[in-house]
Amino acid sequence: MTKQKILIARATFPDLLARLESQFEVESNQADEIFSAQTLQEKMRDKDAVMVTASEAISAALIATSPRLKAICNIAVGYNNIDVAAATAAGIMVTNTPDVLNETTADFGWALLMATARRITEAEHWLRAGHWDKWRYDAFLGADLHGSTLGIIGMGRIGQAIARRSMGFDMRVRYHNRSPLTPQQEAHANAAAYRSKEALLREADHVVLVLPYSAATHHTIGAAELALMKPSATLVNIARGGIVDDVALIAALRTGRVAAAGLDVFEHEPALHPDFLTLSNVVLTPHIASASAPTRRAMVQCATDNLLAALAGRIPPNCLNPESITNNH
Ligand code: 8YV
Repeated sequence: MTKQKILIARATFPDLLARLESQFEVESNQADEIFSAQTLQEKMRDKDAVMVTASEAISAALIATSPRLKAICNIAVGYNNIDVAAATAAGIMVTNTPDVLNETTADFGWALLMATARRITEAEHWLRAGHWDKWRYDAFLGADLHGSTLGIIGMGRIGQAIARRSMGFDMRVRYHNRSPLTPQQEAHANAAAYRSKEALLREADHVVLVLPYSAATHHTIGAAELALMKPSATLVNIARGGIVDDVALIAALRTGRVAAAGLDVFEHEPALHPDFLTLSNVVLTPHIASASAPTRRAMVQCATDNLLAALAGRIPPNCLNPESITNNH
């Protein structure tokens, strides 16, 4: 029997790749080249399934020229890189990797929040540059986390994990979400209280963004929203580029309209707006919130399980569009 053909679009853990190679005809990319849309189109043309990351845009046009495709397996919880509606119409299952990254990503949200509020990277750069010749009472004064009000926009599984961690810091939690949590969920999330976006921005000392990106959430934080925040506030984005208007944020950081920002994601990543690099009150990381060794392995494992199920004719554990089955070719 001829083996099914799959494309693993980016470099991955060799042992997990070997598992797939034992079962399928695999085209891999261990050199980790970034494929253009045209190259991706050529490579997907004869494939039964493809495993991608959030960096690969799987458009309706790519789907239309991949007649054998049965599954698109994302190695990410966010899936705004995939045209799910087009995949559904074409009878192609789309999967993501939820849950396995919740705690790791929540940990990182805290790391970024603390580094930003307490100016850790700014202070380290100064020290490394050889400026430290005496202690000063007012060197690198930051904002307190303990006892403050934490605002979380996007209160899904990761948002709730961030809220739970705030108990240890005696914080009040306010959240905004498409729909309010149940009273039990709110109780588990450090007695989080629902607020409108505007009320949350006015009230919070620290705002963390953990919402999915879509046309509806584009520029959730722009100039008008930044103007509502306390001048002493910290903004952290571990969600997606495009949720924050980077140009508006740069202006707010420059003028002191907000005190500081911690950013793991950017509008045109991996390209950064160059002005970010000129600001000392921003902590910049290269989209690594889920990057712990066990979690990245778990994400690839999860995507692999999804792919194996789809190509065995089953509905994968993390299928985002089970209704695609009825359109199956
Ligand atoms: C991914 C992420 O590692 O899961 C997500 O949505 O943003 C990250 O955890 C990254 O997007 C690569 O796919």
